[in-house]
Amino acid sequence: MSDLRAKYLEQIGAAPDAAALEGVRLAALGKKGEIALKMRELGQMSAEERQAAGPALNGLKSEIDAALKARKSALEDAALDARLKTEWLDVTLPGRPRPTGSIHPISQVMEELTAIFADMGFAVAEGPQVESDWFNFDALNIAPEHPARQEHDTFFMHRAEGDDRPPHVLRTHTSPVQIRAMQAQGAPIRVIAPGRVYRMDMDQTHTPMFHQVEGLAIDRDISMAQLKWTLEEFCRAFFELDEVELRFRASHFPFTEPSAEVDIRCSWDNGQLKLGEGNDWLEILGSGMVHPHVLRAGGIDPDQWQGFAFGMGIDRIAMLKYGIPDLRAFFESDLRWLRHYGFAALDQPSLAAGLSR
Ligand code: 2NL
Repeated sequence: MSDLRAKYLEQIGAAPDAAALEGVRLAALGKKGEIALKMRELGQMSAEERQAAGPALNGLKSEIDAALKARKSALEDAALDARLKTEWLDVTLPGRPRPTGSIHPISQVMEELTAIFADMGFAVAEGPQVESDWFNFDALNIAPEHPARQEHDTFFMHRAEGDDRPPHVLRTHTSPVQIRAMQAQGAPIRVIAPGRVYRMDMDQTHTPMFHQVEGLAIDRDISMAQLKWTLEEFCRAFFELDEVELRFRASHFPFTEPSAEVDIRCSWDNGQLKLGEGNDWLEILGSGMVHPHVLRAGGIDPDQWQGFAFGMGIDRIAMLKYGIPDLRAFFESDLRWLRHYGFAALDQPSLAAGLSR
């Protein structure tokens, strides 16, 4: 019996893995294992022999059982240790930054200015980007011989030979949206029309598609004083300034009379633009009192109603607000724009270095 004990305890101690251990268990304690055979032999023994051998066999069985369990858990511990050695994780490593998406700066600015004008009672109007030349030009008092109506300034829709529908264009401003709003709603009316506009222009300060917001306020006695206050209030809110000063310069647009270009007071301190203070002026928009012809085209009686209108480039005021020096930033991947876009290019060290400049 002590040979059995020594044999199995040795085998258990030497079993390299769970499968080998199971082999030892079956050989020792299985139904046809050696201990079971010995148990069966008890029947042929004398009563005294049985009294000595029985408990000894049971004891051996328990001992082997306990040794199997101990070895099993030792093997499991060792396996876990081995895994932990290979599958370690350095929880002190800095996290890997993930590129995050963000709202396009033009969309952000559109949302901001819409909110500001909404606070002043302006509704938002939208309309088609392909317009008849009547809505885009005639309704706005732009004469047929006006240079803007020439083929090289405006994108005209293709017309097949014999197609005699009226000419259509990619809208060159969002004014036609306001003509449609006047026709639909009549006076009094307060709307802004933000959106994409198209002109055949492409150089360092122009792109063929850009964004514009126009505003229109018509009532019995709207004046240029209210125009000026509205624009000042907008600039204060949009550029986040306590004080702004605007300057009106006489100008000409076919759709307004009188017309004014509007400048904002600013300073250029060693290349750094500051709005709201200084001795310089920066043009930011065009405006005026709606021309009687335009009111009439909108179905509004100019003897009963009058109003102001203005238009400004969204791309331009977005660049002013976010400090982008020129339009090429849009195309040559200026990193400040990329950061607004949330582009992954910032992961490239050579590009990211540019950010600190
Ligand atoms: C500019 C000038 C302007 C308007 C747009 C307008 C619209 C209607 C009637 C009258 Cl429906 N006027 N719009 C008026 C004055 C100027 O835009 O330089 N924009 C960037």
